[in-house]
Amino acid sequence: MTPEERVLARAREAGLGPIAEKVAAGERLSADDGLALYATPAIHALGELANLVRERLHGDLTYFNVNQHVNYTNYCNKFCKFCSFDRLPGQEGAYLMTPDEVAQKIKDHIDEPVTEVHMVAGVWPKIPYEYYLDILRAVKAARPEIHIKAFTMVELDQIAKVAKKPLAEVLPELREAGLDSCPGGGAEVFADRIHQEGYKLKISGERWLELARTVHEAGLRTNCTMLHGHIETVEEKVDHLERLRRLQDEAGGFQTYIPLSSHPENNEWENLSRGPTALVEGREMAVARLLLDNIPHVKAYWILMELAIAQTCLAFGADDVDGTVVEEKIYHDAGATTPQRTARDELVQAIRDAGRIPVERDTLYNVVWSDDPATLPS
Ligand code: V47
Repeated sequence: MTPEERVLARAREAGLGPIAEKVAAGERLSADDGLALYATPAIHALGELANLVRERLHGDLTYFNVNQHVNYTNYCNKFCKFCSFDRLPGQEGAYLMTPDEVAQKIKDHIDEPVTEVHMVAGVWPKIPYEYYLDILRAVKAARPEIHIKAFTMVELDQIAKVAKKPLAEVLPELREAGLDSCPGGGAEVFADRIHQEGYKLKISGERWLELARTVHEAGLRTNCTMLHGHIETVEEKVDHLERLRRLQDEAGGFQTYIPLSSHPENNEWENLSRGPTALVEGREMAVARLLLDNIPHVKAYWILMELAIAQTCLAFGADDVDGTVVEEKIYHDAGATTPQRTARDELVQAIRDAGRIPVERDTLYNVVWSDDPATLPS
């Protein structure tokens, strides 16, 4: 038996036969298959199936980048029940960085080989349109070659509102000012029921998808996410993944899917979750890798789950661990106890220790450095 045949045999033994046949044939899985994958107690068989797909796509290559997060404000008027980061102006700890302060954050790390700034924040209607252009320009002035991955669909909705123009007209101006791609946050779970219950002031799932389509049509790449581990049902999770897959068939701009485990401290949903566990993370990675057959990468965002769990996820379908990060607020306000940064060498070693090949990428998955000479750029 080949290793692949052994994996398929074990999946059949675990009662996942029809799904294993589809995986073997490279066929798309259905919503019912997704429900079966969420329900199966056979976590190892599930992980091996997802790993098969991961290795078909990427072999042992495992991506990371050297990046820096800048959360330019925590002012927010959305009051999402899962959020521990938001503040109202005047409240203790509330801040709004000036463009110079944003630039200073970049200059603080100018001697490090940072290739990407990940810039997201709360939504505050009094922030004028020019501010968003100015912070992009300030970052590029401080470090011209850096890739700016900024603004979730929720922020873009607000930016278009203050610009008083449709997003399609705003995007070229943001690009001109320095925007290179967009992160995947703000999607939460698309189901209206959860939107109403947990984050009704935020854009709906439909609107998130509509905005992502517009961004993709403008030629920018984005990531996508799902916030799990609170009041959602498995049906709602499968529906969310299916909606992402459908948009990807049509617009094709998603690079990476990132499951985000609900972090339980200092927010209104704090009693709903115990936070990330290896089993939950592994299952979310695996189901996503198997269902999202048209999204190239699945990321185990180490900062929310710890590096050790992210390493485990590399055997459950994930091929990316995110980056060095430098300073993280959203998860640390919600109780994350991971370090706020990891040295590049530590990420490299963690990936090697997981038996994979570390590859430093830029935001668009161009290879910057690799442990495997065959994948090095010429
Ligand atoms: O949209 C907020 C989530 C997201 C909590 O694109 C929480 O590469 C759990 O999207 N517990 C922002 N989750 C983070 C995000 C992200 C992270 C890393 C990489 C990328 C990428 C995107 O974090 C929010 C929300 O869904 N979130 N609060 C919390 N207490």
